[in-house]
Amino acid sequence: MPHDDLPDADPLVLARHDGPVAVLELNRPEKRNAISLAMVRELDRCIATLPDDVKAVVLAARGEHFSAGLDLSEIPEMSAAQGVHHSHAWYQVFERLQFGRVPVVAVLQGAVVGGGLELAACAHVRVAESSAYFGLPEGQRGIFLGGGGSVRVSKLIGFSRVTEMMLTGHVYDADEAFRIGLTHYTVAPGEGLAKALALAQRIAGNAPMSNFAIMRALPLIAEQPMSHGLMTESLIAAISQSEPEAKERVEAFLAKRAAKVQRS
Ligand code: 1HE
Repeated sequence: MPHDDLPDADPLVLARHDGPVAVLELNRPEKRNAISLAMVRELDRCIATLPDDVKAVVLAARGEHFSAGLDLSEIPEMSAAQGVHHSHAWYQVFERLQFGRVPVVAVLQGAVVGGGLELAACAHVRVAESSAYFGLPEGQRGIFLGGGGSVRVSKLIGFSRVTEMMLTGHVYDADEAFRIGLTHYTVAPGEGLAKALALAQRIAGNAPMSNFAIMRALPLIAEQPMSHGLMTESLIAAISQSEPEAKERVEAFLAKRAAKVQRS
């Protein structure tokens, strides 16, 4: 019987709640956090049931690897139609992650490959430990991206790099991934979670309307022609700055009660 069907199996996603930051951890290290449909559904449930006071999420994974991607043991049993539905189940949860209520900071270590990279690409901030490596081995397995990576990973690093990764099996290490814009921070082994929690706390302290605009309007604007993008920007800017919280925050700065911008 597959691991996921065991009635007393460990949860495939561990969820905990630390003030305004929730931590969701993939919890299948013995299978290198290979993403089964059951894990996708569990992740969906965790995101859909985040308490209202959660303002940011850290997405991490137990063990030495973030994720080995799609659970390949599910492939042989799938018909073409089931494959399409399978992809759409992933799309639903990944959509919820990227365009949900709260920003997501991912902690990446070891293998971040295939569907694991597709999942990481949904996060708003990516922190990589120096052990992280990034690949798209679909070509070698005779399959294709099916968790939105053709779109999301291509938007991050360009479709030319995605093409080359998939054709040749090119694996980027953590430093290279940082250089090409796949990640935002590289930290020493074991330091990813602390860094992600610190970033998530900062994010949780932003005005909610600003976070909403960053998560929802920026990707929309990126896909609009310039004239539409500028109009969308002006509207969301006007709405954000009209919020009472925005006025209070600006007044606090002018009254020298708010923190100045500081070097990291
Ligand atoms: C798995 C999977 C998996 C490991 N599905 N079971 N992804 C891949 O092609 C990556 C495949 N995995 C690997 O290359 C390696 O496992 C790793 C480099 C990630 C890690 O190596 P290692 O030596 O630490 O672990 P291992 O011994 O290879 O794996 C441990 C166990 O996890 C083993 O099972 P066991 O029963 O023999 O202990 C592996 O079979 C199992 N395992 N990875 C199922 N992916 C929406 S479309 C997305 C398309 C894709 O994601 S394609 C990329 C698939």
